Amino acid sequence: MERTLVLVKPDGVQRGLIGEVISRLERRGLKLVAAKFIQVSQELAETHYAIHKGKPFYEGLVRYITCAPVMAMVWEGPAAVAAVRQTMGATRPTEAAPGTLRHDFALSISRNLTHASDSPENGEKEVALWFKAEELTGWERSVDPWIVEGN
Ligand code: FUP
Repeated sequence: MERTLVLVKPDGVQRGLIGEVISRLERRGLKLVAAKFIQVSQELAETHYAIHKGKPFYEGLVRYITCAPVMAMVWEGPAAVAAVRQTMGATRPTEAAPGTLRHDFALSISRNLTHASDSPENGEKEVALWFKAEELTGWERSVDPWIVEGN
């Protein structure tokens, strides 16, 4: 089953939107397998955003993710990466579809509430970067046959 890293970034935490994010992902049918509320270190921020190093917004991005705690989570489901990104909406909130989190709660690309892995490969990498293997909880969810099973 596919896994994706989801972060409620400092703006989402400060604005009291952790519950809103979790609620929408739960309601969608995705399964939570790990969560921790942490202050992100400079080192973790730089590793997480290494791909953007050198871009004009990189320094601000690292400052933003380290300026207050974040809620880091791993969510699982079929096509979890695509499903979560759809629920988040486009990276630029003014381009996010109505009904998505970023449409409903954000205006600025540099305060866009959440992070979600952008491919299954990056999902695996980011989950391994943010969580130790023992922090991932494998569990059976009794409602799964009504959400993810085939016919
Ligand atoms: P996403 O895959 O949605 O996280 O988006 P990107 O990897 O393109 O960008 C990562 C983060 O950089 C986004 F959350 C917002 C930020 N960003 C800016 O602040 N300015 C830009 O011009 C592009 C991205």
